[in-house]
Amino acid sequence: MPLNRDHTPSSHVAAPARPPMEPAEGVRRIKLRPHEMTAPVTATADLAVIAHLGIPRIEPESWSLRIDGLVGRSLTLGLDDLKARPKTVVEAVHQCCGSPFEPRVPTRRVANVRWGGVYLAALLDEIGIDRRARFLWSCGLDGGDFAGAACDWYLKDLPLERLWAGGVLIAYELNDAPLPAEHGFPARLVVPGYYGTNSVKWLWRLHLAEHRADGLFTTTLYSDASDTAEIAAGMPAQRPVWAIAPEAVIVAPAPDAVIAAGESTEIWGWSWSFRGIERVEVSVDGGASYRRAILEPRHGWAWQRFSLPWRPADRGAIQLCARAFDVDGTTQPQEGARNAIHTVNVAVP
Ligand SMILES: Nc1nc2c(c(=O)[nH]1)N[C@H]1C(S)=C(S)[C@@H](COP(=O)(O)O)O[C@H]1N2
Ligand SMILES: [Mo]
Repeated sequence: MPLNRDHTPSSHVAAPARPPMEPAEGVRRIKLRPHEMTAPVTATADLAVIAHLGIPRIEPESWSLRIDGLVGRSLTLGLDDLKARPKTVVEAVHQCCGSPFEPRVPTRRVANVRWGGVYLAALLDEIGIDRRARFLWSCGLDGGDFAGAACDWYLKDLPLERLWAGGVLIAYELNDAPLPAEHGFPARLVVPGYYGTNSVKWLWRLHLAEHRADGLFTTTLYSDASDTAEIAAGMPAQRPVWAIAPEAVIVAPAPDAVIAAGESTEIWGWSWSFRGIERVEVSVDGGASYRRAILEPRHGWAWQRFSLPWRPADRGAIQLCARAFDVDGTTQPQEGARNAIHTVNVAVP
């Protein structure tokens, strides 16, 4: 297979002009709290909007996506070229991992949506992959200042082997409609099972490389530092924020709900992780004891509903907790982690 000589991302490729940014500063719009996440598929209007540098307003006619680096041959695609290829719809959990400056704070910014687009693995099959390629770099058209640091483009990377687990799309649709500007129009990367930060919006370049991309959003931020206990347990000192850790949110009852003693009710919510959830347990005594909940099987990359019928016997203030177990047995920490156990306080008067 002929090798593309253009291995360094900055060389030879003319960077596109920055589109107008409106706004030209970070946007963080959080819509739903857990008890409002009642819909199995989150409406687009209810989806959080996270844009670190602002929102580029892109003219579709002048937009193109370039795929280069350690590939057989580089490829440049317009929006019509993408749409001319077979379209796949992937329903997937979409979760923001929270502020990159507060990696241990749970924020529960999560949704479940339908993405439509082209399988990136199929495109790479078409153009060929150099066997030295180990990482996929992806670049958004947004740039500017973030926390006092100048940033040319929003740049992320991920291990190429993630592609072989399936589902990775160049998406141009969200919930069966064109991507809205704030969610990445005209096209974004979607990496199901990875935290949202990896799903680069306003994509203009994909680059295959031998090594990771150094940068603000790759090796500086979104890189979890292990504490001494984690290092003693064999974890690396730094862990990129890629695969989603097991998590569950309680949708109902809502915080401060009043439930009559002896009344039948249902405790329910959503659970998810990169590998999928095997078991969810619910506590009605603040975590002192847990019972196994009913759990829907996983379908593709979507979140899984859990439920437990409950008829409160004792009166008083009650703390509900839910914890998810990954198929590999991993569960959620009590506190001090982005996926710390979710609790809801209710009253049984
Ligand atoms: N180009 C670009 N892509 C981006 C971001 C960004 O700031 N710029 N933010 C990321 C983060 S942190 C998250 S959580 C998701 C949010 O996607 P959404 O706004 O469509 O919900 O987009 C990711 N992709
Ligand atoms: Mo995020």
